[in-house]
Amino acid sequence: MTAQELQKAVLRHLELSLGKDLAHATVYDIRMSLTLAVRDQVIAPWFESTRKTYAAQSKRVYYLSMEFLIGRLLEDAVNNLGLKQTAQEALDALGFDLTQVIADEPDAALGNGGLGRLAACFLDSMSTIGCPGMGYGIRYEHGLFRQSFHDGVQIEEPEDWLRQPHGWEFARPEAVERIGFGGTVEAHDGRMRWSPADAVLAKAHDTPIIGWQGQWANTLRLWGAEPIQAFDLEAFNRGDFVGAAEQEAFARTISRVLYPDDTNGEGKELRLKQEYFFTAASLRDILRRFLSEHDDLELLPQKVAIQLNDTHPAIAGPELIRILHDEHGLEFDHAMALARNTLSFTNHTLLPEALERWPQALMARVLPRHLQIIARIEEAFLAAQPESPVRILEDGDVRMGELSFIMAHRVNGVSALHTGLVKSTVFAQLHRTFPDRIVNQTNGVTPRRWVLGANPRLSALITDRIGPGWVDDLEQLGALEPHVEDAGFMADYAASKAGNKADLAAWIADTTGIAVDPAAMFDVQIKRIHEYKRQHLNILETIALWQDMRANPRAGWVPRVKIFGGKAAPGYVRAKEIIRLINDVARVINADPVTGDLLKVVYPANYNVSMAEKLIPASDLSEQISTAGKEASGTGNMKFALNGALTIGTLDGANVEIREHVGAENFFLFGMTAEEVVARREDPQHQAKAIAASPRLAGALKGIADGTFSDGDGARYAALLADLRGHDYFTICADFDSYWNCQRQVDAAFADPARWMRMAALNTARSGWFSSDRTIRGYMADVWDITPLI
Ligand code: GL9
Repeated sequence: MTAQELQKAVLRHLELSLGKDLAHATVYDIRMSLTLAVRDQVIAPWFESTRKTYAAQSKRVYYLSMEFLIGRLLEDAVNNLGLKQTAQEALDALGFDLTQVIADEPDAALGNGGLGRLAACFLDSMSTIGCPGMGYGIRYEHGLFRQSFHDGVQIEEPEDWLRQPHGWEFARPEAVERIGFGGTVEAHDGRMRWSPADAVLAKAHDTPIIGWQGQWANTLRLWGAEPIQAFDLEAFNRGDFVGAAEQEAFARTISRVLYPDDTNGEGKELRLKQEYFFTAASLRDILRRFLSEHDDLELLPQKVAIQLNDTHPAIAGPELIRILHDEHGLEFDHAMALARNTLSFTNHTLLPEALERWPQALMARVLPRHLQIIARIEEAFLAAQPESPVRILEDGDVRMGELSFIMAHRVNGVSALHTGLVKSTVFAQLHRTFPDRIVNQTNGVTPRRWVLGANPRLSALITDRIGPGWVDDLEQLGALEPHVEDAGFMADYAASKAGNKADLAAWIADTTGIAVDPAAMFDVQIKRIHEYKRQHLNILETIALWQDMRANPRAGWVPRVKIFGGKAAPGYVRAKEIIRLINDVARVINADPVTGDLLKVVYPANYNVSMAEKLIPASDLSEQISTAGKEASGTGNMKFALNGALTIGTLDGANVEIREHVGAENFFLFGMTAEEVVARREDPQHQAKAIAASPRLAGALKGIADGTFSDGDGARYAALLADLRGHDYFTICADFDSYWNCQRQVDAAFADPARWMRMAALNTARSGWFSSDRTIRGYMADVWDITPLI
């Protein structure tokens, strides 16, 4: 497609789809017209992929996920279709700037963090590899809340991405499924029949996901809930206007809003309904497609692979058995075996509070038949494993982790360390019973979005030296390694980082009003705010550093900009205290003329995918400092390494594998190992001893306690301090000195720019393994048993 052709297509959509004349077109109008013109280019490969899948009678993969943290789609699409340059020229001729048009698209924030972003990277990789399949999820009207700070305190406001039409999707009013809740179960001619009391319609909305170079496209199908009957005319005529719309209100509530909790299984009835709603709609859709191609249910595991992204869709096990047994009349055990051979399950966290449990009484009320089926699944399990202490039904709860494990033929963890811990802790008993079931699939990230899209400077440099093949074969980055000895390459590499940093400094000035020195080290921690991720360890080190700098301002300090980004779950009080503390500390330090440009702290509000795309390419240092054993994998850590930020991190999650790949000498390691953390907690005085042994830590804590950062209000952080001094489960204190010392090694390395840049370039060259293409190939081989169609 030429720029002229694209321009014509944009103008046609502007007129015919938007009803606007160019003379009055806004950025929004142009963005929508370009979106529609680009979407037109996706249709042919999309249809072609579907035709090939049918022609090959191929197995398909269905990725069921409560969350898809997509972000913006326009830039991804033009990049994957090779239309970036063309689009730029087309818009230039119309008097619009592509960058500005791209930035006009709202982020689709249908996820909380890593788990949802992983699902989005997987969709991109499946389309790039040619793995036939679909993503299934919920079309939330409101994604993750918008964050702002009022006097440093997090305020949440509803997010509204659908206020403007979503240009990428196709509504499918004809693809609806009726989803029931509640009601009764009765035996009928030897079969159980569930008669739900309430029902809603699940309506499909399809977004095509185009792979690299437009060779393949899959579908993301999101379900929106709608009432069966828009409104009750009889009630309306009686004058009962509220009652007339009741049905509608109940239905729409189901897909209204994404639960903002992060690794915290909140046992709310609406959440259970959301889980069943999208899982049941997806299974019906899957079975209808399967039965249109095959007439033998025996073939199901050969033709269908269903991946459960965490336990959120775990009701798929009982629901599939219900369909096969109650509706199709298969023997229960037979139905269970077919379901198990079709399903597999990914565990994403070991935090006990994140393992979903539903009260049996609630399940009996909302999904009465499913509770009966779950009891039979447990019965069958115990009949085969009479010695096993494992129960699905325990303490009045349904344990969704155990249910998912027992109903899956493969269970995977998301990094080598995490998978080992899955085997030795949460699912230790089940692992003994089924020693071949658990496999590891270390997470990955898509290089199309996280290098090519986010970092055009670095991408151009890489392509210039090793050719363009790295974009869908990321291990080719290894070919950069010899260039590290080339002064010309290293100068260009440093210049690309400097350019990104200058851009970010301008953006920071724009959005926060804080002037930062682009030559300073950009030290970045961006992720959900959580005690285990230890943003408070970072801020304590910041305070200690500031105190040292003030005591001796001319000691040759390495200037730093500490950058934070992230949201706290609205109900997570301690995380919100940490946010306020960071903002309080930032206000005081940024105003200090003694430290000036030596130290700045910035915390732009409303961190999201698009902000990550700005921050990561401009980072020097990547903070991956979780308490060892707590971060299942991390995926931000991979994005930073690829973009040439050095990691300061613990031996946690995928940090372990990143360090192995980039080399220990190119990674700043500190802190206790997972085993050492567990052992240290045995000593109830571990935090007191650490504070007594570290005057710096004691000084930083005292600075908070005496109100230095809170206008003299010593009580503001009393609870946080009491926790650190009294209990400190996340071993902030015990790891503090190790972290401080490691940060000073970071300073020394940064003070030698040639050495630093060499380490950074080696991180880029050696991180090719962390592509989600590699991860998806692993799932295809070890879990889904499917081969690509391109
Ligand atoms: C998470 C883990 O905590 C991360 O370590 C992991 O990288 C991702 C993807 O596997 O999954 N599990 C989880 O519940 N979240 C993760 O990020 N939380 C959110 O998505 C908010």
